[in-house]
Amino acid sequence: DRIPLKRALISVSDKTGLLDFARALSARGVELLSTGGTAKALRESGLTVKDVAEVTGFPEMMDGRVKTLHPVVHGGLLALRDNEEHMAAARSHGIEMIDLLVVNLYPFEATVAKGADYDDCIENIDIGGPAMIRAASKNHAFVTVVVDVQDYAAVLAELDANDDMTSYGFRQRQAQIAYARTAAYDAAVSTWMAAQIGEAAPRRRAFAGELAQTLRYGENPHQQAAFYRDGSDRPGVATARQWQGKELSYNNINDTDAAFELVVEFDPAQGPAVAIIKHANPCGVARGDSAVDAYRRAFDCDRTSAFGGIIALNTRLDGETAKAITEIFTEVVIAPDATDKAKEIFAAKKNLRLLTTGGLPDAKAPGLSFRQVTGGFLVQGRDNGVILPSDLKVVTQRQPSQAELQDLLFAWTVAKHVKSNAIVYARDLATVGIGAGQMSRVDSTRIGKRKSEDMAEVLGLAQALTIGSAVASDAFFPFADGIEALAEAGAKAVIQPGGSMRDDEVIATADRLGLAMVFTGQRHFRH
Ligand code: 93A
Repeated sequence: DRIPLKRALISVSDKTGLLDFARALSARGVELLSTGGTAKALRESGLTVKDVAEVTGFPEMMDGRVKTLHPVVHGGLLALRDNEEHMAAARSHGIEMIDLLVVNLYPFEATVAKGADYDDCIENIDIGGPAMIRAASKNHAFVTVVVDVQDYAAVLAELDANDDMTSYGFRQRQAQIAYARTAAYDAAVSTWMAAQIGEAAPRRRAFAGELAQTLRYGENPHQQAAFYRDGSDRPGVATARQWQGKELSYNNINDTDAAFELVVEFDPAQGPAVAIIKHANPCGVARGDSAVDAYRRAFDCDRTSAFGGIIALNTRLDGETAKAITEIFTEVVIAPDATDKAKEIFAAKKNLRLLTTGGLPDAKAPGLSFRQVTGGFLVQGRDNGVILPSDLKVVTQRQPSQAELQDLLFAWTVAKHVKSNAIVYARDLATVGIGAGQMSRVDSTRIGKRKSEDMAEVLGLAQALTIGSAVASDAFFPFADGIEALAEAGAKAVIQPGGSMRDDEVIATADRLGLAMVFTGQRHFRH
């Protein structure tokens, strides 16, 4: 099953490592065949190479759209060498065998990533390359295929170990890699086209991902893990620059994403905002007069949980905020930007990772979110729902004050990023108690209250900050008991979707207890 390499077709857009590889092949007596740009590069370095155009008898035409799409090429890749008829057909049509195919494709993904226009992206959809890759891969019984510059060394090592031949197992593995590449390539094209059409969740969907990094482990040390990028240019953890600190872990990446996606809900034009995340839930979120003010107010929601947390800012990290952050242990800080002073302060904290994204993504942008279930995937549009003051319906006798209204909308925005059942107490644009991830809404209500009481003790306050607070509930109250629990915590205003069978009872209870309540008509479950 070992096959010698007599003739290679090389057609590559990414010319990295090309010359060394081609030279090594040539030194082993492999005849080289190439397309325009590749042939030119090889020839300029003194190698002997034949043009594909010479072999096909056709010039490269139509802006290069047609260069290798010819029976002389595809016959040479697809012919079964042990089939009499195939070989007779090849002979009678002057088709010579191609034993090695080296192709990397037009850089479609990179063209999209740099923001090229529609026509430019279309022109960068490679047709001839994938056709050859798929042909060579199908015929891996005889043909070796290489689609990644990273694999050049492996090919040479294989030749060294096999008297200048490749083994069946090697060719089979290379074919598998090659089909993964053409599948991902088409998925990238389809994903891009879906975005052009504007469909958030098209009926047929291909998924493309590129390995960004293998991770030390997953959620737990006994789980293997890796991080894939999907080619999106949305500023965030996948595209951020890391300035210092060790590699991010699986949980770090997940939490950093949760932190940043939450904080970018707050328009920096309306002032700095800071979110502190633990286990994908916020343990403090605040707006402030300055970044450091926002940080301190977020920190004061739950100082205990903030230890070892992940912090996101919607604004540039400055020296003063950096200094405040270093007062306790923090895992990761992510911000659109950081001053030199901030970087200098963090440099003294070796374990603290600093990530800058270069910008803020649009919280309202469409997109997809996935979840795996046994045997399949669930796909949905990202939760980009945003409530404006004009969407709110006051359902109680008491109207919320202007300040309460601001706090309600603030709490509502935070609640969207808290695992259900989510209850968020807020005062003066800072969270003061968060109840997350409970199976009963009443429990979340009580937990938020208790956390606030604990903090009041730490801060030496006379009473919990939930007293006089505004509260958001990510989904409706199914019973009036939730409202009673909120009143017990001292809340004065409530925001919730409404829509329960017992809304009347819930509203009557709010009225009886003197609470103002508004309905959003929109729910923010997050599981
Ligand atoms: O435009 S194409 O889809 N038509 C073709 O027939 C074709 N054959 C090879 N693109 C084609 N290629 C691609 O050209 C290869 O996949 C490779 O990425 C690129 C190499 O071109 P050059 O050698 O001129 O730099």
